[in-house]
Order: sequence, then C-alpha cells, then structure tokens
Amino acid sequence: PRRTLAPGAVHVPGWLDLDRQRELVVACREWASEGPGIRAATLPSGATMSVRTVCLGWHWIPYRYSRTRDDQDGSPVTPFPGWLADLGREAVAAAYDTPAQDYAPDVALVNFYDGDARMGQHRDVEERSDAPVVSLSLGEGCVFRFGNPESRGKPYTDVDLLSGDLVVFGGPSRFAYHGVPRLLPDAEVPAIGLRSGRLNLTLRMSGIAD
Ligand code: MD3
Ligand code: FE
Repeated sequence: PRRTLAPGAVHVPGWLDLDRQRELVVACREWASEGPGIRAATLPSGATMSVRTVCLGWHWIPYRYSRTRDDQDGSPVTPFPGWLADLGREAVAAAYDTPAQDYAPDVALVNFYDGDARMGQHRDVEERSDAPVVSLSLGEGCVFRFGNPESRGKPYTDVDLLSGDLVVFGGPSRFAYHGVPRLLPDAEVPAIGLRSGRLNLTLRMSGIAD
C-alpha cells in the first residue's frame, strides 16, 4: 500500500521484506565500524547531536558535505555502493509508481537512534539538487514529524515509521521541515539483527560535481 502524506511525499509501509532489512542491518554495521567509525556530529553551537551518523559517498558535517571525514580523522568517506543506488531507484519507482532511471543517489546518511535520541525540526538544504530523498527505517519505530516548507511549527503531521518502511520526499515536499521527536520503544520490532534502537538510511543526490 502507498500513502501520500503531502504532494511528493509518499509513505510505503513495510516496503522492505525481512531479508532485505537483515541485509541492510549487516551493511550498516559494517559501515559504522569502518575507519574512525560512526559519530555524533557537533553543531556550530557546540552541542552534540543525540543521533549518531555514518556517511557514504559524501561526509556530512553541520552544514556542508566533504569527501573526507573532516570532523574525525580526515580519512576518505566510505564509497557509495552501486547496489544502494539500484535500491534507491527501485524505491523511487515504487513510491511514485513510475520508472526512475534518472535517479542517481551519491550520498547516504545512516542515522542510529537509541534511548532518548531525537532529531529536531530542520530542512535538508545542503544538497545542490532537488531530486527526491529516499528514507528507509529499520528496527524500533519512531514518530516522524513532517512539517511544511515555511516554518518549524504548525502545520505538521506526525507519522509512525516502523521497520521496513519507505518514505520518498520529492517535489514540493523536498525542502519541508521535518524531524524525529521520539522513538516508539513499545512497538513490536521484527528480528532483523538489531539488538535495540533504530536505523534510518536516507539516500540523496548531492548535486555536487567532482
Ligand atoms: C523530508 N533523518 O537525516 S528521515 C536526516 O529518520 C533526517 O533519521 C530523519 O531527517 C531520520 O536529515 C528523517 C525522513 C526525511 C529525510 C530527509 C528529508 C524526510 C525528509 C528531506 C526532505 C524532506
Ligand atoms: Fe533531514
């Protein structure tokens, strides 16, 4: 089933079957342990994010992209694998019910949430492309707050995202405010090899030439 949250924003609950969820968990674990590992980014205010992130293709630092892990040991970012770009095309095609051969994601942010981790309302404006963002959720559920392009406040809609869910954000929804106010620790979690917490993968087109 597909559910349109707003123009260009489509939620496909349970899009990833359990085998694909397990494969993604294995891959995320590998990426998170490569080189200097997964890290909580530090904001310009000096505050540390409660979410931990590992990046593929381009390394995200508040608020720019780099090919190197400039806030860690400066090592090169993990490459963005071709199979993940294929998965992104498949996701966009499923959400919009139309072929997506031109969708060529070159950045993935893998976010890990546990305990009281949350993500405040923000817009993703570091990319130089208005191509859609693909979001894949694994493990514990969360409340996802989908806002509007104008302000952090109302109107917004709260949507539960559960393990295996896909959401694609494109068109007029691409630059909307959004965030994750909390996990849903009491929701049931399938056995996919995640002991606890929530993983979210977002696939993006950086629009950066190199
Ligand atoms: C709507 N991640 O990494 S995914 C992020 O669950 C981020 O970890 C959240 O926000 C998470 O930037 C939410 C859903 C999402 C991601 C990117 C978007 C929604 C979006 C970009 C534009 C509009
Ligand atoms: Fe975001």
